[in-house]
Amino acid sequence: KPEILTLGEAMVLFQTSQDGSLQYAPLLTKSLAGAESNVSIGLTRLGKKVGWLSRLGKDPFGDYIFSTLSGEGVDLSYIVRDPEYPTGVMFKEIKGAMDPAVYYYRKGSAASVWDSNELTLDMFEDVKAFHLTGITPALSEECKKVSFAAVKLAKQAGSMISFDPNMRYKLWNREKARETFVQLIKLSDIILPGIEEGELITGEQNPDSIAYKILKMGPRIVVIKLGEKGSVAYIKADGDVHKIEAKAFPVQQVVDTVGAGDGFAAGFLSAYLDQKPIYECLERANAIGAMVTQYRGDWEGLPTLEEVERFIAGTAQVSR
Ligand code: KDG
Repeated sequence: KPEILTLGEAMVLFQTSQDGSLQYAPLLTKSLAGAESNVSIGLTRLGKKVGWLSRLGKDPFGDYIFSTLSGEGVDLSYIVRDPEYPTGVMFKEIKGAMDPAVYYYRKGSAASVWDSNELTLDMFEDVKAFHLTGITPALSEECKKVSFAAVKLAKQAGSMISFDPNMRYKLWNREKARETFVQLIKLSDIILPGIEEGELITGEQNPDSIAYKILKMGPRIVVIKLGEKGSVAYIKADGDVHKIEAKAFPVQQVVDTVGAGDGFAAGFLSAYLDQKPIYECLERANAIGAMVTQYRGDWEGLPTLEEVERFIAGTAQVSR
């Protein structure tokens, strides 16, 4: 049985094979995208047993996502294949130095018509950590219900809840997002916002104020991602709050920032579940975030445990 569960939609991803706009791109390459499936792959590569809860169309793209994730070793026992609604689609446009632009074709997808009754308590039995992101509740009213139902079941089963707000402006507006984020934060143990998401949630601008406000909502740990400035964790312990910082790893050239946050989450959670000191959890998270930006895809650059440890130690791999 998996020790970690994630829940969310994965889509087939088409991206330009060379820099430039989608309008003029003659060729697109096929891959897959999805914050929670990325985290599942990341955790699996780090040696964890991970299950992914989702719905896919009964179509070739659904087959493709299913076989890729199963090839990565992610437990897909609870995946529902929908004969009526299709697998979602996403396009990514990489234009040089700018953050990539994404275009979603996911309204009415198999995952967006999820019925919360499909989730049951036995799925969460023996699960140590349940990870979800703010993308799922943004997909549809049904998906919002599914997010809350999953958190409730996970809590009932005694698992820890990890929440990454993952704000997607193309899916909903700030007000709606903030309201839902706060509700989910109140039910979660570990929160993993970027600095901008922290601002959106609390109205504060500096990491300390953001973290204190979020901790007041209930969680035990807040980890704020600061991009090239690294990350900082705030932990409630013995009626006090401990602050721990870790520097970012330098990267030669950022190729694609999408997926870095998912790698960060996989790194932090895996180390946390291994009961590593918080500094080491941040270090592993920062390292994986940096490694992922070196790849064009969202998840292809996710490292194994051995690779990330070598990256942290700064020792080169013997490759020929
Ligand atoms: O975190 C990376 C994701 O943004 C990407 O893989 C696609 O899940 C996705 C989304 O909804 O943006």
